[in-house]
Amino acid sequence: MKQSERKTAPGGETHQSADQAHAQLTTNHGIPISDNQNSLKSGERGPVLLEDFILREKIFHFDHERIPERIVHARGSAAHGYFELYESLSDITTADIFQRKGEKTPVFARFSTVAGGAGSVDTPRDVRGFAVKFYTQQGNWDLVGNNIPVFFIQDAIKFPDLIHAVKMEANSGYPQAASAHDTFWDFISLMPESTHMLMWAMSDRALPRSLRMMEGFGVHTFRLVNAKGKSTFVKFHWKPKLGLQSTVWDETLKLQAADNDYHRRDLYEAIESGKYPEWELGMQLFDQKTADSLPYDVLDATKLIPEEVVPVRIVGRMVLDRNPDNFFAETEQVAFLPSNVVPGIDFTNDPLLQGRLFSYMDTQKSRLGTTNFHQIPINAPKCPFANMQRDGMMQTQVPKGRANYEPNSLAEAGEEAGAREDKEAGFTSFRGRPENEEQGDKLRIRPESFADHYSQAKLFYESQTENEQAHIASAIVFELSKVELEHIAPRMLANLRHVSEDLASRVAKGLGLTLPEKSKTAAPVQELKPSPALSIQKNMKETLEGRCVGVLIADGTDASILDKLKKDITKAGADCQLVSTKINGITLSDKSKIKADGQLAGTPSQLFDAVAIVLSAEGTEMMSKEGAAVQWVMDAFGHLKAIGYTEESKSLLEKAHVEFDEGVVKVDDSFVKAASKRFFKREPSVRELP
Ligand code: HDE
Repeated sequence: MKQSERKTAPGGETHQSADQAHAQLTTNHGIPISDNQNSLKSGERGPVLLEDFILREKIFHFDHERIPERIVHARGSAAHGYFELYESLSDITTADIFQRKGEKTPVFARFSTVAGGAGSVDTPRDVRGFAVKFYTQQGNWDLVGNNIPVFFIQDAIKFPDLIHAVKMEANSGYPQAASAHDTFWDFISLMPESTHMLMWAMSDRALPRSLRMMEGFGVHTFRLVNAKGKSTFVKFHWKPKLGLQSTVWDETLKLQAADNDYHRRDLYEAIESGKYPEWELGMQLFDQKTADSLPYDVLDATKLIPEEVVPVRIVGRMVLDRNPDNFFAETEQVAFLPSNVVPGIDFTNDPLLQGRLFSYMDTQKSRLGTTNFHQIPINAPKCPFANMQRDGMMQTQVPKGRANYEPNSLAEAGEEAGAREDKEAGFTSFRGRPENEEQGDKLRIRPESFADHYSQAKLFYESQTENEQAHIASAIVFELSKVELEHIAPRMLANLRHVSEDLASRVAKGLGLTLPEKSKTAAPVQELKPSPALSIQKNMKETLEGRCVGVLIADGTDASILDKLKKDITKAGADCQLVSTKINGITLSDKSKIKADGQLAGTPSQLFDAVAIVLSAEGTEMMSKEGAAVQWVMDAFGHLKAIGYTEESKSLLEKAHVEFDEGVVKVDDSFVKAASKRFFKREPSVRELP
């Protein structure tokens, strides 16, 4: 019988009616619903009636489910957790969150890519947002940073230009989530101040292996202010407990095909399985004298202060231990505001920061539709808050009484008088420097101290390992190869010559171009001492913790070898995922039957940090005829990963052209050690680097 010929509605058969186990289904206005399967019709096969308020309300709400995505940082993933203070900082700041050692403050952290839309992939070459909302007892403090400590531009007035240039091109609507196109490189090559951040964006920092394995930075110089009104400059750092790790470019490209949600899934699953991501909060603290002594301006967001110059003091840790219950209500609606500072924390005159203080509040109005966005649970402070602001769209509070103005004397008549300012504990802005350089003529001008655009780009490049430098060169070659306008690459090369002649000539060679004359500089390029802290490879942690090992198995796989391997991997703090041509009913050597976690065709080796091949002779023969298995091994090798193997599996490795270097080991005790690192030395044997 066709659905349309049914005599009775199918709802009763397939869905339970409201009982103790289920709340009653109602409309948004509380009217109980008897049938959620069929719209109201005039006659069994007749037209649907306008009268059907249940249908209309449901579709009406659905039609408006989407809100404008963020203009930048649209693609993001978030989690709840807490910040725990290691030591009181009461001598430096009155900020309540930094007073009591051991105290925990709830946080909500959102990580994001910048250029792509909300539905774009997790792993493009891009900067990552690193935004944390601290729900302190004196109001919300939002530290809205990135995984790169400097920014492309010095002045907020250039931000719309930068973002227009990097996002998909205005006429064609592509490329999505990619900087490898004309308009980005056109803009960048015309804006020498962007060169330092460009080096970071072209480095492996822009290809994090996991959101849990990247650093975060507040970028701007902020101030901490103590009870005596004394200000200390501060730059904020987040250091991941799992160490820094990135992927290699070929792996990143293939990850985009393997799993759109690679980072989102990784964060979610780590938290679900109790492996809570953790970062330590660090502060670079320095005074005006130090600031004045530095050969760059601390108000210039295109500059960092090397850790070797001003050390990072670790003051606490952030642990993310709870996934959002609802992606939209929390991750999508969270509204970060750099202007959310609490007493004891203050801004500096960094012109980029100053522009942000306006922008974020403004954007929330168009995203969330109302000035009352602070009442959405994820945005509301967890401490009491009260003032005389009233009404507005979507007002959810019901203030009592008539005290909606101040001053008032309603208390004298015994009425509720409302909240009052607090001269002692209330937020007071830092007064500025005694000599008050903030008073001056009205000027649209960049200070002379912002003129040096290349010294730190050079510092960054020179602080990298040889392999990392090669990655930067090949990233620029890749991106410029996608640029169609022929005048752009030479202009970029002319700028790169100030960063490094070596880099410029490698890029020129990679593009098949001759080196142009150097561009003019606004200030001489300084020799700054390299900072090893800026390199990922120099600081990599040898660990399997938080990583994932893929094990290729098939019928006949040795049960005891597999069992021991699984135990070793788990003991090292990693996940172990079994991959085979089928998911169910794999029969091991001892006749036991097990399930694989992933089917080979959809579980390529780029999803893993290291791989092991545990096959019987027959299994190896079968896999050797399986293109996906050969590719699996080949990619693991090409992506510089450790490969563990059993004697019987060896011929599969040979078929995949694996060279037996120090990263290719027998699946015994040495595998876990090998799997704890990547083998960058192997790289020249698998691809040509410029
Ligand atoms: Fe943002 N930025 N930004 N930005 N930004 C936004 O705010 C903006 C800048 C950063 O997970 C928007 O709520 C201007 C620097 C992060 O929700 C918007 C300027 C840094 C996030 C905006 C900057 C950032 C944003 C879009 C130049 C690193 C995502 C939606 C003055 C320190 C936060 C929104 C989240 C989001 C404007 C520069 C980081 C449009 C005008 C520098 C992590 O308001």
